Amino acid sequence: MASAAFANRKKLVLFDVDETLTLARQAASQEMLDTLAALRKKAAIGFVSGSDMKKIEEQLSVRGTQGYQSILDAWPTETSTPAIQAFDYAFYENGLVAYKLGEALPSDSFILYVGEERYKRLVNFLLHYIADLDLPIKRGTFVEFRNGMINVSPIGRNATLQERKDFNQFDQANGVRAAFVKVLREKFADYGLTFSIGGQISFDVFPNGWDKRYALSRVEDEQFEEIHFFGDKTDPGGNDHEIFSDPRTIGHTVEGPSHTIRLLKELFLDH
Ligand code: M1P
Repeated sequence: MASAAFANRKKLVLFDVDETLTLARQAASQEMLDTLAALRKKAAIGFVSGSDMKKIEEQLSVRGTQGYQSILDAWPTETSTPAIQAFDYAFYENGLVAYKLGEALPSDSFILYVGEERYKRLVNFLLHYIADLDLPIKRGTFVEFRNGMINVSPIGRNATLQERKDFNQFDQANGVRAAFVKVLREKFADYGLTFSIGGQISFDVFPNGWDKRYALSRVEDEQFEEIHFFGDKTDPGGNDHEIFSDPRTIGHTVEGPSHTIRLLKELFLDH
């Protein structure tokens, strides 16, 4: 049954996070938060990220008057608003972990889909492959196990912001991740998995079909008149491509957060 919260907001606007609402792995600007708050008066809003909840809360929690706060801080104040509350829909891990109007929706499990034995073969291969990679530097957490996917990083997820940028440049010149996923697609062809390069230092691995379109199945009950999607990696191969080109959405390609703000003003706010 349609929620009363959407009675006067028949459009849904969904956003990728990194390089769409924020710079990669950084907090949203005040201008972005203000723009989203204005938009929310006219349309339902949501984000769809490959990232997990911890990272998104660092990026999208709304700062209060007493400074930046997140639900993960030790001393939250009354002025902080977690991302789950600041958006009508919060879709983490492509929507496998989902909240609607602050309430959790049922989630699905990567490990149940793959099975322990097959997962063990996959993760053993990943770790051997990474051990044999000759990169300028390596850090820690090479495989991050999440609810609806795993995330694999040749440099390791503990890399600092500067180390991320350096790896990203190295990767663009040397195709480290592209070569890695090519091998995986061949070697694990029978696993039914998608290997998707979405961010700067890693790639996501999830069952076929559990890309960002998964989130669309979770909004069907509201029968929105229009569903817009804004993302930066909308070309084929990018992790926004499937939802961007899905017939259920009106897709918008952006070049970064300031471009997103400009488009939101033009399309929804300046009239
Ligand atoms: O931009 C989305 C991606 O963000 C992170 O990628 P990276 O750490 O490589 O920049 C990850 O959370 C990844 O899962 C996600 O798809």
